[in-house]
Amino acid sequence: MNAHITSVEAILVDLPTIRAHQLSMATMQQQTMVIVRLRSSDGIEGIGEATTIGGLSYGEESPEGIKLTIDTYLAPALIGQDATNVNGAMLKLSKVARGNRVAKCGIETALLDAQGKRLGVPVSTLLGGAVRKTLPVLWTLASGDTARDIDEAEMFLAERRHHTFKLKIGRRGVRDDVAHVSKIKAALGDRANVTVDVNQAWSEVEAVRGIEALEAAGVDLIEQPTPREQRGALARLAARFIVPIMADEGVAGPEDALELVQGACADVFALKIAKSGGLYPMLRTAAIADAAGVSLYGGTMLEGSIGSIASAHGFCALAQLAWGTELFGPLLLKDDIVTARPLYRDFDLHLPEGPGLGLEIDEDKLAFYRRDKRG
Ligand code: MUC
Ligand code: MG
Repeated sequence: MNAHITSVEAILVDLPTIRAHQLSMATMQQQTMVIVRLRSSDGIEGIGEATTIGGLSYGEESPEGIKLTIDTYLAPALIGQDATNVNGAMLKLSKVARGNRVAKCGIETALLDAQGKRLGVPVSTLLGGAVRKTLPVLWTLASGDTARDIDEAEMFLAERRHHTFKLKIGRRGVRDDVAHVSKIKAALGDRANVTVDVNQAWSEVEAVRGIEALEAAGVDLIEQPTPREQRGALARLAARFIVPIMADEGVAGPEDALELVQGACADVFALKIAKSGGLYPMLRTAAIADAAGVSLYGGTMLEGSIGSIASAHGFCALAQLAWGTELFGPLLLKDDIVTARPLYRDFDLHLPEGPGLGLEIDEDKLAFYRRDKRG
């Protein structure tokens, strides 16, 4: 099969959220995503998404920087390359640009989408096959208001949309956070699982105090309590507490995973295609966890439908996914830029069945929400 890459476009898209989403490092009123459109000489177009959270406050790449990286460095290196050889194209990019994993993830997704369409198979088939077609999806309670969070959880339990809720903490003091989480857990009882994500906000001393109280309150999982570089602190917390400790920011790709398993730093890894640099590096990260007996969780960078469904194809191909996923990004957004929004039903996200990602861009919506076309 012969086809070469003819163009790569990176489009900044701003979509409003259904409510403010408060994390320890940022409050989101909208999500900005970089949509990648990769065209080939056989007329096939692949789509991808490169998305981060809160500008530069979450990671080292910003949406504007990702677009610049793709336009200036990655796209020119890809033009003329074999569109059917994802490994070859990504190897070329690894020589042109160090790091820049989120940008590379958007490109790799577009290459896989195009190749799936070309061969008439879903992306999960290109990855070796889906061992599941549905994924459990939790919801993040992050309105910043305890009563509103409880109402939200009750609504989604009743709708059978989510039975696990993640609480974003670390913005306030430990005592206030513990009170907030304990109230929500007490209101929901055994009807729901409750996890917390501290997004690196605690010192080790604060973490010891906080986790002890959260464990007693019945919290099921503690995500990235301490700064990502402080692997020793994470290891000591994992050894000290029964409640599982999950690494998120601390485990970007396989190199971090190797260090973390060698130091017995975490019980669970949050996998994300964006921080790993794409679906294949995410799978390589998972392989290290599998070898070490570390449990897996399907994470999100709060991507829209394209990035979330790309993640879903990868997570469906994993041998184990003990902690389910948080692929709720599309549900946090007021609107979408794909023609058919992902299907969430009975606590699960359902993997689309069409070739490639199984998604199509809604051109009118894209035209409306793209930043360069708005006043
Ligand atoms: C993160 O750090 O996990 C995932 C869900 C959510 O609400 O925020 C993200 C980021
Ligand atoms: Mg996290």
